Amino acid sequence: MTQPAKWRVRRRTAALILFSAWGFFCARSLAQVSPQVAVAPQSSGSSSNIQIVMKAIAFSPLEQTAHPGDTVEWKNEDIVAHTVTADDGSFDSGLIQPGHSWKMTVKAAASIAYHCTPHPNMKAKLIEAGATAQTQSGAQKSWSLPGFNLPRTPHELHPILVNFTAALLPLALLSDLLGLWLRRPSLHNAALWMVLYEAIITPLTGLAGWWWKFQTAAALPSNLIAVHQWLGTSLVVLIVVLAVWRRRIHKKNATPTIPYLLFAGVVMLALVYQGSLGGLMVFGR
Ligand SMILES: [Cu+2]
Repeated sequence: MTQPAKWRVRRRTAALILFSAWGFFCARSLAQVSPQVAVAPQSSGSSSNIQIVMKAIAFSPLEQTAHPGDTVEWKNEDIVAHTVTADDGSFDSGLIQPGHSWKMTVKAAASIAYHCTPHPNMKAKLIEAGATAQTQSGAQKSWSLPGFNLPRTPHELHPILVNFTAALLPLALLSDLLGLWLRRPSLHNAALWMVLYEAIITPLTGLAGWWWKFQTAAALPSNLIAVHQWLGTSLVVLIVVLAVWRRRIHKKNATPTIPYLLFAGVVMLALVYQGSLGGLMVFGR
């Protein structure tokens, strides 16, 4: 083997060792993560009143000990409506609007998992008093890598598509501005393509948004969703107009005009506001 060839092999081996070490380190630190499970103090004696709060799209505590005969009250301190629905269908609160609460007397002497219907990731558990210790130690070992399922529901599809909508427009604008500054046609070409992709993907983002709205209509704060749905639909139209405009400029072999750049800037600001409304509805304040 020649000297340079030997060095190439050594460099690759060193890179492989570093990469393996890094992989091992990641796997080990992931394995050490234990779930954040809050178990409320166990009550003793006769029946008692227990309160569970719904805030920022989560139940708190995630695990609550209860005896048969205890009254559990779920308080919605969020800005969106939630439900308290047993996984096995044994109870369902229906929509609990923000500021309202729902009470239930625990009947069965068994642990029961429940969730919120409009927010399937909102999950928690009522633990039958005697089962506490077992469940707690079980939870420590149950950490595993999150699985991957193809997105099929609107609440999975809309946020994924939003990423493209949100990223392409600011990058197209930036690319055009840099193109003007550096006098580079390649940056203008990149901007044209990004605006075209934006115009193709944004109607899909809007459709997924409407689909989501029709699925969870009553659970959304009416003032926020009213602005979000119509601003979103207007943005779809504005972005298509922007793409047609950008293509015309390109066909004339010209650089983007000030009115075009101002229009793109305004659409981008509207998009930022639109994103903040969406975030408010999903994550709360
Ligand atoms: Cu919910």
